[in-house]
Amino acid sequence: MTEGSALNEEVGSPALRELLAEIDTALADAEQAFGRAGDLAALEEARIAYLGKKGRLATLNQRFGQLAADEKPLAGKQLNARKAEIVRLDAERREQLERAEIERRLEAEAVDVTLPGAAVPTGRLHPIEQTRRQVEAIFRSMGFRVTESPEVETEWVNFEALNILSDHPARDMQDTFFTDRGKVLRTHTSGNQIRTMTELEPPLAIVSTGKVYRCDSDVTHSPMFYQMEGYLVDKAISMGHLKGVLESFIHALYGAKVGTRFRPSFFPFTEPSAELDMACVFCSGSGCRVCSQTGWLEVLGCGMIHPVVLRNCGIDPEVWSGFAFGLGLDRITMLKYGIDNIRLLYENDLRFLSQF
Ligand code: 2U9
Repeated sequence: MTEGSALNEEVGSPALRELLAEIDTALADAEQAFGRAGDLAALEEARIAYLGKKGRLATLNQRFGQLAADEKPLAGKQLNARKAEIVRLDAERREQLERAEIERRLEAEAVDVTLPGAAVPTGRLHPIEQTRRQVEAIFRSMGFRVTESPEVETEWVNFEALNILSDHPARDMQDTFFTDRGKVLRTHTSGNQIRTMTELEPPLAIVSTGKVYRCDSDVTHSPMFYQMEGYLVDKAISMGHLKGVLESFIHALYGAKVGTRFRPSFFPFTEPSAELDMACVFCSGSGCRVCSQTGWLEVLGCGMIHPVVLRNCGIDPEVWSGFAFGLGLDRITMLKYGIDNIRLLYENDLRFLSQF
């Protein structure tokens, strides 16, 4: 409660006593009004009602005209004292409400730092890209260089230099994408080998990975797929070197214990030619759906570079010999993860890709 009136009710004229009583009542009412104000907006309204230009105290001030001249100083002193008290009450209540507002906001905006953070979705490498980096790293570790060549090739580089002559089925319009300028979308990355063997001096050990294109599409073939090819040219290179390098590669990729075998095969650019199979990684050789019950999976083709191909690149086959190999990165990836439909690799469905 505020202090009572300092004046005795007997003192002064009735007008003075009435005014002083109203000043005291105004103080008591202001105290109640400020106490009732539940927020800063309501408090501001109450402040204006008492302290504003047209507020209750200003109205009481206007009543000074009804007082005798000698009563005015006393009434003025009293009004100023009560006004100071009302200003103090307003400031006190304002501080209370501001503190309560800060408390309310702190509570409403509280952050529980112990909650797990929101996961930020991150991209990842496509499974074929993961395989490509892995196989390149394996060959780099064996001393091979990695190079690239164009995806649009001349027919000479893509076919003739490789001993794939004009009557070969691969040259058929049905199998190859031809451009309107007499070039082809490369059907294998072999152009890289032709270009590097033509431009560089042996000894050479080079691998190349990239997109290749063929008119072919079913569950195991895509019109665009990824290949890796490599070769090594030096003096006195034999099938023994080929076997050692390729077995090391399979063991680095699929584990040191996986069994391998070489089967005779035929490619126009290698002689002799072979295919490398590995024991089925899904059934360990006992036979399953993935290996068609044979216990073996075909992994890559290889062979000793045909002397005609070496000569086409300006390399003397009497001095130099070499081996070459080629594989589908898609196939290697499918074998690694047991994927049975190549289209899954190209549909970019995040439900599939996020598993790798
Ligand atoms: C030059 C000389 C020889 C590259 C080779 C293969 C065997 C082979 C296929 C595997 C699956 C392609 O992706 S696939 O369809 N490749 O079987 N590739 S030997 O031999 C070369 C290449 C270039 C100058």
